[in-house]
Amino acid sequence: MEIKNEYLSNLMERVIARDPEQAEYHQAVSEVLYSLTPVVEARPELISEGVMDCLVEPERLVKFRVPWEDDKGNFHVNRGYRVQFNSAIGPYKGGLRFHPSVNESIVKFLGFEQTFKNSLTGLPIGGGKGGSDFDPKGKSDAEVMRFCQSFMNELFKYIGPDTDVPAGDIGVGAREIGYLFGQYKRLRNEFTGVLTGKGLSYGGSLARTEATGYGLCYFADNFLRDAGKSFDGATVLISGSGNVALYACQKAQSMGAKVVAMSDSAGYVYDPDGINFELMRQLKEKERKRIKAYADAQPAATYHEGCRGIWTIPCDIALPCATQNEIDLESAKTLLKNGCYAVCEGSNMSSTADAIDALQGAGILFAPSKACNAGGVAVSALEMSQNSMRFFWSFEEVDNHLHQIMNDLYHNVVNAAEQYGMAGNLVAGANIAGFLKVADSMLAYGLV
Ligand code: NDP
Ligand code: 2IT
Repeated sequence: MEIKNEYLSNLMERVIARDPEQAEYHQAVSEVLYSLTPVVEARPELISEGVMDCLVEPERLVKFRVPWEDDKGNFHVNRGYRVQFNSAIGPYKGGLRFHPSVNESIVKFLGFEQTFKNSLTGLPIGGGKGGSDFDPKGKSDAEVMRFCQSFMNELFKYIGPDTDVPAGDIGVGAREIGYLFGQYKRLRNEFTGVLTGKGLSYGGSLARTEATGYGLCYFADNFLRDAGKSFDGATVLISGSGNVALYACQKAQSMGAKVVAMSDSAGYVYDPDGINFELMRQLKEKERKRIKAYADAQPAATYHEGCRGIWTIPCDIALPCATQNEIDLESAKTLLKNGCYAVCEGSNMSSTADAIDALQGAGILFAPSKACNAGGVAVSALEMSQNSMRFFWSFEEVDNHLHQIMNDLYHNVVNAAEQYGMAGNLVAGANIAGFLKVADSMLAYGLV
């Protein structure tokens, strides 16, 4: 999509010239600048007072060495990152990703997106993200522990419960958060809510594990119902089989959907009877097996090599919940050809720009990740509240808050799109609604 406003178009060129190799970051910024064009044209002070230039440059990016020893006594050195993107409306907040693909472009795109997403939750949290190119797959618990401790030996200098509060993302779940929190506590001699996604015995929130997947379905439910559709009786594809995918599956099924396929990075399983959620959770969350094990255990299910093949299965609703750019133009066209009428993104930036163009162009329901998957970080913020109060809420209380937050978020996004003359375009609505609170706060502070 071409950015028509001259200033924003030049700004985009400067972003690219500054870090030419950061393709994912350019993709995220370009979409936002395109969406914000009508806002900036209505409010020229956003340009003249420097808000737009500051928005696309992180406040701080820390990059560090993470040395660790494997079980055989060999040394390895990975790279760690924390991008503290924007603290205009609260302490930096966002996950840590451990995956071999992590680099500066990935953490910057995620931190940039997080700034808008966190604003959309309505809660006081700024945007941050981090991680490492470490691959937890195939490592022993002891190796993961030593890596996490070494990672925290450097990260602890930059974070704190009122400064920057990391959480999980791809490759970082309850086990990793435990090791990271334990090391922070040792180093600082403090027991604080410095991380979210903690275990329930040491300050975690009920319903945080489920929050992203449940929130995605609460959002999608609003969107579908407004279009006269529903999960009830719908055939659904969910890519991935990690934290977000699993609980999206559970909630979609509880709303009457038939989830017929899930995947991992190697392939996908198709189960015409509908995914057996408890079996899938046991295999993936508890036993850390590959998804192929599901087809081995479930007679009706079949396993297929190659994760992108999942989008060739006919469906009504697609919920990508694995990683960025997992729906490309070809997959989008296949989904459309097979009659899919809704795509709601659980993973961050699930779709390429040309895939979004194709899906929106065909007039089907499309909802972007920064709106759909905000439930995870919203409950993280509720975990911070509970930690500050030194109190905790029941599962139902947290889940009710989450549901209300996602309902409000949906309506804010829809209204923002309408207000700026792009009714039904939730990409624009999410970017605009997320931006306004951040921008007004930046203006209030004045530039330094
Ligand atoms: P997990 O690590 O729990 O699961 C990730 C899943 O995605 C796995 O099934 C994994 O397969 C698959 N996957 C990862 N990378 C790739 C790849 N390059 N190609 C194909 N499949 C891949 O992560 P989460 O469920 O936490 O995160 C999934 C997505 O949701 C990410 O985009 C994340 O940023 C986003 N998200 C997460 C939130 C959270 O609270 N956890 C909140 C909001 C968004 P394999 O095991 O083979 O690698
Ligand atoms: O992308 C995301 O929103 C997350 N990985 C969750 C961040 C958080 O702080 O809970």
